[in-house]
Amino acid sequence: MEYTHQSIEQKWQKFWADQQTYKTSESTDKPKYYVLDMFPYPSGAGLHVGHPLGYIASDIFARYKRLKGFNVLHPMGYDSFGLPAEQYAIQTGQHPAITTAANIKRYREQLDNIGFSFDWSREVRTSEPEYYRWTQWIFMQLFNAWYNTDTDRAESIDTLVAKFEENGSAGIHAVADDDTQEFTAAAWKNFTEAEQQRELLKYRLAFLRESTVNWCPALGTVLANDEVINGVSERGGFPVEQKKMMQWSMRITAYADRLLRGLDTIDWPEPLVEMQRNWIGKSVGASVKFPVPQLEENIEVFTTRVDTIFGVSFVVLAPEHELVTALTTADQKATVEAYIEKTAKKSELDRMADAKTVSGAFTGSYAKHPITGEDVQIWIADYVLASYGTGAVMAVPSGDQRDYLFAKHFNLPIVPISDTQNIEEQADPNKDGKYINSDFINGMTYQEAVPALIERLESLKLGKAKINFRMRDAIFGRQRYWGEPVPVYFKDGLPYLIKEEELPLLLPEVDKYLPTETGEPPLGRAENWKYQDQYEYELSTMPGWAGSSWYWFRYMDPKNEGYFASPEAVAYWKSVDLYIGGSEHATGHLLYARFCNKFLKDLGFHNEEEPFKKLINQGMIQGRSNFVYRVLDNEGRGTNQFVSLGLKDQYQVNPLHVDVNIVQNDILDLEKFKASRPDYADAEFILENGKYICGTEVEKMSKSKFNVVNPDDIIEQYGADTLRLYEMFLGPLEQAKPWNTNGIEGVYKFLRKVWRLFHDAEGNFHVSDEEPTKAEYKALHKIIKKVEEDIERFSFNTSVSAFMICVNELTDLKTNKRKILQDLLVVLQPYAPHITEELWSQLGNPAGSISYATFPTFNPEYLVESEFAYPVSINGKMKMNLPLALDLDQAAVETIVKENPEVQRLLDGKAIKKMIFVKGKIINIVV
Ligand code: ANZ
Repeated sequence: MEYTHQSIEQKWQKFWADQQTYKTSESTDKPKYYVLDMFPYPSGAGLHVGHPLGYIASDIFARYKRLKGFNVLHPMGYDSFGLPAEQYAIQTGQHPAITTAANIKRYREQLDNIGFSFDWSREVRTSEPEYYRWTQWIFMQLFNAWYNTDTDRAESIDTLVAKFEENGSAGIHAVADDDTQEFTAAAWKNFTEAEQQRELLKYRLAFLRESTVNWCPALGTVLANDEVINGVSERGGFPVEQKKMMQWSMRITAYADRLLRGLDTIDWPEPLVEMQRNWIGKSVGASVKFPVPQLEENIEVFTTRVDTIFGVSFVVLAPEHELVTALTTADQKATVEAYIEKTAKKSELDRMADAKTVSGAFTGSYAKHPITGEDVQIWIADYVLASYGTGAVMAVPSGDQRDYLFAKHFNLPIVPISDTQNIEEQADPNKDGKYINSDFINGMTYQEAVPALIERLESLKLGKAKINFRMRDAIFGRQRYWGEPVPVYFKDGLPYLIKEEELPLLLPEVDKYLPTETGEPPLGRAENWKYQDQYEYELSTMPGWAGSSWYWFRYMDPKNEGYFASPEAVAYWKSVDLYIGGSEHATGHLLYARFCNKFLKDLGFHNEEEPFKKLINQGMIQGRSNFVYRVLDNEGRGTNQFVSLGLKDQYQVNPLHVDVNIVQNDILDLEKFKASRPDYADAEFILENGKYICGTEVEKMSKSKFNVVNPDDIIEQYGADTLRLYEMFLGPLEQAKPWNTNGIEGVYKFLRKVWRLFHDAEGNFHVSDEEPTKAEYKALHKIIKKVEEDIERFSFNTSVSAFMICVNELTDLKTNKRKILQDLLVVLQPYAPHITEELWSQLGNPAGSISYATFPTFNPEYLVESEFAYPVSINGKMKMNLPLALDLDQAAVETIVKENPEVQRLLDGKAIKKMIFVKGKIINIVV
């Protein structure tokens, strides 16, 4: 029988599905291991060969762990709420649920073709009510919680209410809005219900707040910062504006420090950890107040360099700062207003990016320096961001680059802060310049000056130490249809949760997936959609990341109706041991998921501070485009002639993308090319050596570049096992690499060689029970060792080449010994599950059992060399090689050497005076 991948692969895929081979349960005494893939958004285009790269790697690992005796959880599902399905619904009127279901069906077929060992009984879909009821439930827990900085965790809002009832707001240390009130217990009790609710909203972890948002008119929704790239939407590239709106937000900032600390405890790629660190952006500094006596106000600034305070020559407010109007004098009014109008057009990102152009306006007012009491001018400028720190800075031109440029431009004083000559090094705490201009800190080091100044400012009640985070609270609302409804209704303008037993709050039907005529989100179109027939529901839906922020828990216990996952399941599976996915989720999904995990831990639902112990980013598979060269006529118009790559420089040509699927090894299939488009039907070719060679280029894999390769086509031709091996063979998992089908034949050939080890020349299955030779054991144990080491360090590409070497060795040795081949199958199974399953069952093992076989134990003895070819020298001159067993002692060796005819010939009758013997190294005869 020949190796026929189609029938073998279909047979075993059906078997695994029918037998539920990969169904996982918790009732086992094996240790657990949780391997998770970032679940896909099922788009209409289906999978291309780049998508499964990470899934293949994680599947190899999951299969390997099973062979190593672990109870492996390896699930898959769909992140199925989101914009593309909704955009499509708007264009076609098709309900997004229908297109989503169709896309999922196609994804599932494609995934099944690759032979993954997913436990499909645990599949989740974030857009299904059984799933999103728990997303809504988690939202309710967040609404009902506050962050107590004394206990450093989230607590039920009831504990806050109890404190208010007992002591009022005194002694509360919470992460909350800036405008919380101070009140006594008695005052709290006298608040109306609405007043109490309004106050509590300032503490809740899911809360409503007016915020400046990235509003994308073309998409009709608000976007998160990480969905806006260079001022346009990541999806679609539409312009994005800044707009103030009442928005649901998540108080993720409460977790900033824990999110930061947790990074030291997990095994993630360093660049990713660095991105999260920067995103969280912890700054240790001080907040300092500059009094404005005429307004009886203070301008509060945040600075990381309080030691530069004697170099302050002005203060700068963000144009949006609330004091700007009051501070602006009559003669500066026109200038200030014109400036504000100008900057309102710029987004925060533009403002940060534009560090070179200096702009600003003087308010006409002065503030007092907190320590010297001197007057300092108050300016506004857009390099100060309203949303960071306090939205105001103390400007130190001799210390800060932007302040320096600003002072130069507007001719403001530049006051030196140290005796360092080089202005660039003035404010560098590591340089040995001495502070000047102040009797207070002159002579101190930076380390001494900072605490001294903070103490002084505290005693003046004009400053304190402060830690600032760059991270903002996360906006948690979309004015879109295809997302989770927020389980909230409004009474007297205030939000209230629906009851837990009313979950899920189903997504209502609407006539169109567009905003209402009055600009309400699409849910505003739902008819008779009111809570208790009278109260308005929240009309925005949850953002794309809501469902993916906790999904790994649902896989642990996907059908549970009483819990998002039962305490037993969570106690067993704990957290994800290995997570594989793309680096594009570095600051979105991976931060929100960590946040959600910490929150659920605080509420006592599980005990793991971090959800993903180890994380690997698979590199992107790029497309490898092919080109044909259309010959142009004298006027530069395209002709119907196409010239091969090597001859194209002799003509004036226009390169055109050609579908990579009609090109093999860069040689164009001429007939398929002619058939591919009507205008190519009469194409003529200028060939080289009878062939049309295409040009190539590495680009993003995309339809428009005709370089998309569908895994289904590869599988049809070569099989899933070849695809799996080949994807790994392309290079290190974490590296970006182009897809190039040119080498796939070699991998296919390798599998045919594996097949042939088990079959005789006539193609009959033929395996012997004889004891293997040392050389055969050696080949086997080399591969056992190599694959085990490679998989443990996620180096999958190197295993593939080692397999090839091993099978070549065994072929040369004409191996067909059961003892060797059986173990070889187990080692190869994670990479090539179908062919190994087939041969395993042909060996007489029970069907399906190779997945749960035992990974063979490496025995180093087989790799120990038992013989050594000794270089034999006579009087120091190397004369010959003599292979001898390594366990011989000196006496035995001397006897053998003396009797060796070749040695006797070389000695030519001379007597041996001495023989020097170093085991495993040399034999030296002295005559
Ligand atoms: C005086 C000073 C002197 C500063 C000096 C720096 C160097 P990070 O590390 O990013 O937290 N700053 C504060 N709030 C700002 C805002 N809303 N927009 C723009 N800049 C702001 O940086 C904090 C520093 O950035 C602060 O320390 C402040 O300038 C500025 F030699 O204060 B510094």
